[in-house]
Amino acid sequence: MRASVTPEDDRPVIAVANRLPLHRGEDGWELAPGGLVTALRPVMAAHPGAWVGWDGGTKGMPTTLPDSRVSLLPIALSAAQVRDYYRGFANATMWPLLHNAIEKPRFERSWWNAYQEVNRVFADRAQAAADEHPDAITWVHDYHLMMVPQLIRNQRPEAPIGFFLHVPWPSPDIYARLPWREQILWGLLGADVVAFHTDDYRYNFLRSCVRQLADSGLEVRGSGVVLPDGRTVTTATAPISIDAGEFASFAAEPEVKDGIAALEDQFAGRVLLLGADRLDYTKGIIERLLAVEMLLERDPEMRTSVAFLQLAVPSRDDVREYRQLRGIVEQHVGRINGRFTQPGSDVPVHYLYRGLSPQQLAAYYAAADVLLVTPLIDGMNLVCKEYVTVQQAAGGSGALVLSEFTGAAVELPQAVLCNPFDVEGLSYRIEQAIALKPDARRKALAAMAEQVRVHDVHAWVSGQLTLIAARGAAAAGNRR
Ligand code: ADQ
Repeated sequence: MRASVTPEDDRPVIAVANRLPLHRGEDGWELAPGGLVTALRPVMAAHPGAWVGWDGGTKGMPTTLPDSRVSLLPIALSAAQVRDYYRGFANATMWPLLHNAIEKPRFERSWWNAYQEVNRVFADRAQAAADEHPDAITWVHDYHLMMVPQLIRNQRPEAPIGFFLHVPWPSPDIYARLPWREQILWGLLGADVVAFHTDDYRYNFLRSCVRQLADSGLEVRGSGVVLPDGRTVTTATAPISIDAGEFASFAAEPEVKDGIAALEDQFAGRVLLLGADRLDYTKGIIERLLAVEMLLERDPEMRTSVAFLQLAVPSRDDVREYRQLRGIVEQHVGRINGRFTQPGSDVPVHYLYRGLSPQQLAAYYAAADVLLVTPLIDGMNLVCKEYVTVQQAAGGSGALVLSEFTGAAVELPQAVLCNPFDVEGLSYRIEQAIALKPDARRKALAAMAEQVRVHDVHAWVSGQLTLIAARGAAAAGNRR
């Protein structure tokens, strides 16, 4: 792992995120999968400090993160808090609301009360960590903890605080449906920097501030929000990325090479289409399956010349909407295979419902001819960045079908962009990607891999920490 080269190099960082980054795997404690942990690994490797997060109910977690100077500060949640704060307010109110309400957000007073209570616990623990590291930058993450910046600010007026939102910010009209819309905005505005993946999300946030809080005397000036007490909160656009060097290096590992060879053998003579997602209703998995079904319906030859492999990481299966989604996906897979499997031939749709190691994933990425990334809405989407990086490193010529409703589409316009709400249109886009000439595929792949290589997660981390430190120092200077 490459060290970060920020001028803030050795400054302590207190990361505050819903989950601690370890979970118990087959071989003991391992780094947990998922976008946020992947993104924060470089911070943890390069900086001393602490990580505040829920322990997920596990016992005996190490007190420091292996190979780092980061203490792990576990928060224990009661069963009622898990139900109301985590499954309820975070995952059944804020997640769907911030994802354009594509599933209807549920509003419950008791969930909101639990959210505030748990945010207070996180803020208190972060402050205890700041007592140990008085010059630390506090970096709060995501929609679970939107009240935390202001709670810390109340206690530590001069602390540099950053907040990063890993999901979209919807239009002000959708955000306005939230009964606690003002409180959440004030919670976020406790930070010195509030950052988003795209300009669109950032503008939506600024417009929500004006719409909900203008009566307070708050003003938006350029990218800043000037609060009634004169303090300025900076908003920033900072598209998150991956550790491109590390993903590229997987392609040369013997275990990965063996995995690629096995997959190439298994799918020999077929064009391999791949999907890889957390099993989430935002990811457009059903639309993708329906589009593949249309393709097979239209072109009988494809029933034996194409295979679609969907990898799904189990996710939030204690939330009703997620359990339902799993059932629907499995029904579609069964129906499509029932309709189109040819006697004596392999099934057209393969479905794996399990978590994989990054190396196993890399083998799938390298072996796939086309990656289908078709979310209905997605803050960024790291899977497509991982795919182009591994393909390029493995000398492949894979094509990427990418939903225009992802943050990644802003950075990767060379992909075959698609609108997953139009299922028939999506099926034509997949066809188009399959038919792309090798030269065109290679050219697009090289441009996308270069974008990810230059704008990797190390650059993201150092940019964010430098900005938070600078804005924090400026705000503290203004108060003196
Ligand atoms: P997620 O919704 O989790 O992240 P994404 O960015 O695609 O979505 O990250 C998923 C991660 O899971 C990837 O790093 C991928 O390697 C991994 N993964 C996929 N399939 C897997 C499998 N079968 N087993 C194990 N791991 C697997 C949220 C937001 C995104 C945003 C990130 C980071 O919803 O929009 O990009 O945070 O900010």
